[in-house]
Amino acid sequence: MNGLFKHALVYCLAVLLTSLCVHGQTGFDRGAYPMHVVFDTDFGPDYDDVGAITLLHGFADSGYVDILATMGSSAHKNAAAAIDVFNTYFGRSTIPIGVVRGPAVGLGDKQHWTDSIIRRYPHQIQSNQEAEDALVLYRKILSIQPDQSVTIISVGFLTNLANLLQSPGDQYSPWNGEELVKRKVRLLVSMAGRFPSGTEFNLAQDPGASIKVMTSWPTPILFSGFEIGQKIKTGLPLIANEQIRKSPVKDVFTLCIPLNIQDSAGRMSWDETAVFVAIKGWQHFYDIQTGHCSVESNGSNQWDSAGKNQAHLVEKIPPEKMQEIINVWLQHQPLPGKSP
Ligand SMILES: [Ca+2]
Repeated sequence: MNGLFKHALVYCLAVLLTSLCVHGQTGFDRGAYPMHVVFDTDFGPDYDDVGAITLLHGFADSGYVDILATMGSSAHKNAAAAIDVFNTYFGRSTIPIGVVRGPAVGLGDKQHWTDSIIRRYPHQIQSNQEAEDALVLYRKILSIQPDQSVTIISVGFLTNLANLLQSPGDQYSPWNGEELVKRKVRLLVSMAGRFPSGTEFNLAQDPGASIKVMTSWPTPILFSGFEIGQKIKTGLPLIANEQIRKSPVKDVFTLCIPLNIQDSAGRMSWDETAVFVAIKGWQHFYDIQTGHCSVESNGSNQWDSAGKNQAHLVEKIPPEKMQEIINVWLQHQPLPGKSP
């Protein structure tokens, strides 16, 4: 082997290895299927959470996801019962439901979509008090999972996650919350923030919790920011689909879309995008920008591209294409024989 060829070979191998390392060490890739997922939602004010939980169950029906628990980060009186309606509708009434305890945001839904579905669809849990304490449930669930195996998808306030970080060891695990998360969680995917800077609802409603999570969360965080879901309007094909009957998903979108002129082309799909990239991966749909999200005491946020452990989505395919994809998943119905 002559010297020139040898040098070229070494160079090519070095480039290949570097490329493999960079690709494999981002920390923002999806987990192996079926992914172990905890879903944390502010069921109450907006109804894109209904779209998000529909995608989650659709992915579970396709074998991509094992849903470990569904958590409410809102103290809205209907949070637990409304989550239970959707878990039950999709044939998973046994999924544990936790709801935030202590100081928490409790914004209601002015369209009364939660009241509406609670009246019309089966569910076991009638009040938040009947649900588990979200913090206790987080610790119980995480403690028994394999290390580095859990993906948390948060589409609401970060109150439960801040409470988890600040928790001491208990009967489920000797580790404090930060250590427990570090050992058991592989990735947090969060619909939160506005990038590169601005004010966004989920971060701004509980700024103390947002600051705690941004500064102390020990695993990678992938954000779907306000600017991503804002351009994706979904729900019109769902409410026009006459094949879908007696569906709480269709009922919520049918009730809410006409109540807001902003929704006339469909509801903006913030929460659905977080579930989608968490489960399907971002690579074919978005680029990412790595860095760090910092939150001010007034709830506003800004991006510092110097960080490495956080990333936010950057648009790649046209929002209209993502809209088509999410619209299909929104029309997912329970597998035959599963809905009560
Ligand atoms: Ca939400």
